[in-house]
Amino acid sequence: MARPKNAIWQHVNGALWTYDDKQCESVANMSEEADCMCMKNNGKERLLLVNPLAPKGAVYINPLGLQTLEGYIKSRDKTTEVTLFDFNAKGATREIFIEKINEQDIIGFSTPFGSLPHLKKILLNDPEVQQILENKSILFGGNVATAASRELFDLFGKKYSGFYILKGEGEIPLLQFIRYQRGELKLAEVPNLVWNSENSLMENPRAADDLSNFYEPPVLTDEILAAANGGGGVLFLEGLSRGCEYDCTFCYLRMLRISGVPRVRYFPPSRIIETIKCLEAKGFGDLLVRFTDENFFGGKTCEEMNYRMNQALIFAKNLERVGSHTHFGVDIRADSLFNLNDTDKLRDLRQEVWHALVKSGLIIVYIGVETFSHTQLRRYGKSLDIFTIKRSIELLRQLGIRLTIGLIIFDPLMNLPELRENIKFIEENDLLGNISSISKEMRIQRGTPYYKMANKKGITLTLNQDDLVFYDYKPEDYIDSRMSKIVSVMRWFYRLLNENNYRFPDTPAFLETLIDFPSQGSDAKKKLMIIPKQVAELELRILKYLISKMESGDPSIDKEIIRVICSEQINNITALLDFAVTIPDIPWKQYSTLVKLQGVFHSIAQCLEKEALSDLPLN
Ligand code: B12
Ligand code: SF4
Repeated sequence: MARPKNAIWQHVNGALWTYDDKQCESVANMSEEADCMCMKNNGKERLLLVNPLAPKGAVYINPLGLQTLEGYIKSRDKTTEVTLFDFNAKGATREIFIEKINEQDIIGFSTPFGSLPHLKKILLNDPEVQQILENKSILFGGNVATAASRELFDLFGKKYSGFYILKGEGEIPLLQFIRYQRGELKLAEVPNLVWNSENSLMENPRAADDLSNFYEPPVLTDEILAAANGGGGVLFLEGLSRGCEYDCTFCYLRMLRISGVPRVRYFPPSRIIETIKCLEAKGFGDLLVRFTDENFFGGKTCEEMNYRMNQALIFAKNLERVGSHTHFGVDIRADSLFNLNDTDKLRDLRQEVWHALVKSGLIIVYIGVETFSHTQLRRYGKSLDIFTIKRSIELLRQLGIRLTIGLIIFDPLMNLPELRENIKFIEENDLLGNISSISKEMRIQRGTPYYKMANKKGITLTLNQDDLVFYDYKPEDYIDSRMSKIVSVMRWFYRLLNENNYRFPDTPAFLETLIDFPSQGSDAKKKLMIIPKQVAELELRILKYLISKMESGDPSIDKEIIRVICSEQINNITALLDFAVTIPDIPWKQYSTLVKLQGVFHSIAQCLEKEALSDLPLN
């Protein structure tokens, strides 16, 4: 089968940055600095990849980036010893961490969102750790490191002379960094590297693997699989591709693009089948696999769409052939379901692919729509129209797939009519049970076109010092002044749930793990599945009250009304969960899920009884 034109791309910046050792021309060109490293390490490196503690969430999130890097390095550099340490896995203590780092040459830290407080704690406030790491190479990679390298250098670079950042995708850069450490390359030759040269920060050109020869599954350690099994039953894996063809104005992915490298690259389809086989062989075939592909099958041109649909079809058929028990979920754009540009042939193929995916275990689809307002769609650069969105939802329903629609209804450049347009669409199409959250706001990220737009409109944006990635703005910054009060209350509500660990986007998927719920509990299961709907109903009721006040000419808001609306609904949900945990014979995985959720709603109820209302920012 032919690949799309751009997939014949193989190497970046000439031969130097490919993973093929033979093509690296610079070995003969070693600097004094590199010679020195070579003598020190004697050619054999020990690399520890560390996943810091994540903020408490509904499910355990496996450190897929590090698992992927470990698989990649191990298969391409047999002399380097690689191990992975996940602070979020059971039994992972500071003491074990200290024992591990003692033996290493390079310690690579991942930087997912929310990891900064823990990284500061271990690297800046723990003298024992500091002493051990003093003369080692410390590498940061992943989300925060890519977005905020300068700030991270200010924080950590002063403490550690061997501090480096590798931006973006880590495969080729890490492989080449090891070669630097071994004395085979100069620092300036390590792609994606940010480093300190005589007090000025240097940033090397970027490179990425073309993925077409990336066969090795991510490393699936027993600790990680056990943590996934006990922590919600979800496992994140890469499926068929990396990247996205689109240009949404708020999306950060464009920052990862490298000139000359295709926007989407494809793994060999056998990789994921091998990964799933490996999972089953280890006895974890019943984990719910969430694919991280931005768009499980997308494509803009007919050629791309045809190629990607065929890849998805091969995947589905192979998965069925290996007799896998895996259930899985994918992220998708609405136009992967219904596409106005389809020829008859493509439309038939699309239908065939969706049916094949369902047959092979697809149960959940997360569909990133963001808004049901056509002016917001334009502002967000979504390249989607309302008709396509409506048809895609209908098709998913016909296929019997559970869907969550990702929404960002609130953005500081919005107006009240746009909010009403969204609510109208949600109600008309009976979507309350399928949306992640009504009150989620735009998280403005550095470097995005949305940031520039908001800046130009005079919104005051302050970089959030806890994550160094997103900009904070105030409710009063909304350009439609009627939105300010609405936003103040909705922020209060969102925070109330979030701080008590209710994860809006995760919870529907979290509840999907109840798929094997015992038959005697099937009635309760149906009710449990509608918890996200009950939360959305609650959001909607508050929102409608607020809108009515804004439109009545009397914008004063009665806290007592808000308390009554919240308490009623939260009490319904807690009663449901109190009953669910008493059902006999619930398998452990589901039981722990329910107990966690029960705890979440009980603490929300307690907050409502106690201090929560006094935090409501109203005069
Ligand atoms: C799965 C996913 C989630 C999952 C799991 C998150 C997680 N912590 O892994 C869930 C649903 C929980 C989630 C939540 C959120 N996510 Co998210 N998520 C993704 C998604 C779709 C895939 C991530 C992934 O696993 N990729 C595959 C692995 C292999 O890649 P990776 O982890 O990035 O690792 C590579 C590199 O980063 C690097 N690397 C990583 N660690 C290290 C360490 C070293 C030492 C080195 C050298 C390299 C390195 O090498 C790896 C291999 O190339 C991405 C989009 C995407 N496709 O990247 C968005 C994405 C990462 N998420 C994003 C956002 C904004 C969020 C949220 C903030 C959303 C929200 N409003 O709540 C939350 C934050 C929660 C959190 N604490 O992370 C943004 C990040 C933007 C940015 N500035 O970087 C992305 C890019 C989506 C987007 N288009 O904007 N997310
Ligand atoms: S479709 Fe999704 S991944 Fe692609 S640019 Fe838009 S938000 Fe980003």
